[in-house]
Amino acid sequence: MELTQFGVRSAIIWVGVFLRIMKKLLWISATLALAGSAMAWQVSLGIRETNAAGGLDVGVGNNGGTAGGIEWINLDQTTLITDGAWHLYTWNFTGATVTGFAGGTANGTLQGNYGVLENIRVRNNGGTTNAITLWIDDVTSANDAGSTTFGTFEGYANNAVARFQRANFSGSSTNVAGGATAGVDGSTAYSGSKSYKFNWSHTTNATTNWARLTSGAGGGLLDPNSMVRLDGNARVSFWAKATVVPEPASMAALGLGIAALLRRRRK
Ligand SMILES: [Ca+2]
Ligand SMILES: [Ca+2]
Repeated sequence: MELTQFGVRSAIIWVGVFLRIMKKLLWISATLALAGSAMAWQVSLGIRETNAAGGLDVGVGNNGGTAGGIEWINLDQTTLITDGAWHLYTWNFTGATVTGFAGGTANGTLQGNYGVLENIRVRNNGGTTNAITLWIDDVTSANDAGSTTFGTFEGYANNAVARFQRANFSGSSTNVAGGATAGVDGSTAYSGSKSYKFNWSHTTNATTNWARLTSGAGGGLLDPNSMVRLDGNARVSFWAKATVVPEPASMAALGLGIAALLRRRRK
């Protein structure tokens, strides 16, 4: 009788311990998933079809103007790596997914032999409100006829706003906090001694939030509306590096959870 009661009591205690550990493990894995999703960003290009609307061929990297609609190239298909290292991103127009964005010629088909790199789209599909810092360098237009790297940022003064505006310049960026910045940065570069740096954050955690790092005149922008080739197996590429501040709440919760679990296991 005594032995049986002891056995039942032990079993109840051990089931309780097991359930508490399982609960803690579930909480930690959920926290890890949250911290992981906070790092998810995607990068795409917006190309303005200046040739389709009668705009002139002014040469790669020069001001191609604002005629024509804008098509997305491989919309939200490319993950932006936020590990603080430089990575090469390339969009091949042959075989690309084309999605209409805005304007008269935006019809899901890339038209004309040349156009303008109108924007770099960065979608915050992890839904974080923490700030992202993005650097780009060596923006290049290439096709079967050759390659031209125009976005080296070597010729500009530090902090100059060149080729692309800050994330909250365009009204189509969603929920970008005030205080976003864009400018030439002399502290890091993929090549040479300068790159171009963006910093911004979103005010809500909607996973549809995105920033339109747009070209276009105004705001003291140097060398806007960079012309690129669309013909002859054309592609546009640039080097980029990005960092996102880890979620302080998530990281603190994760640390506390692991510490609690370790304490329990030692008992
Ligand atoms: Ca089109
Ligand atoms: Ca450079």
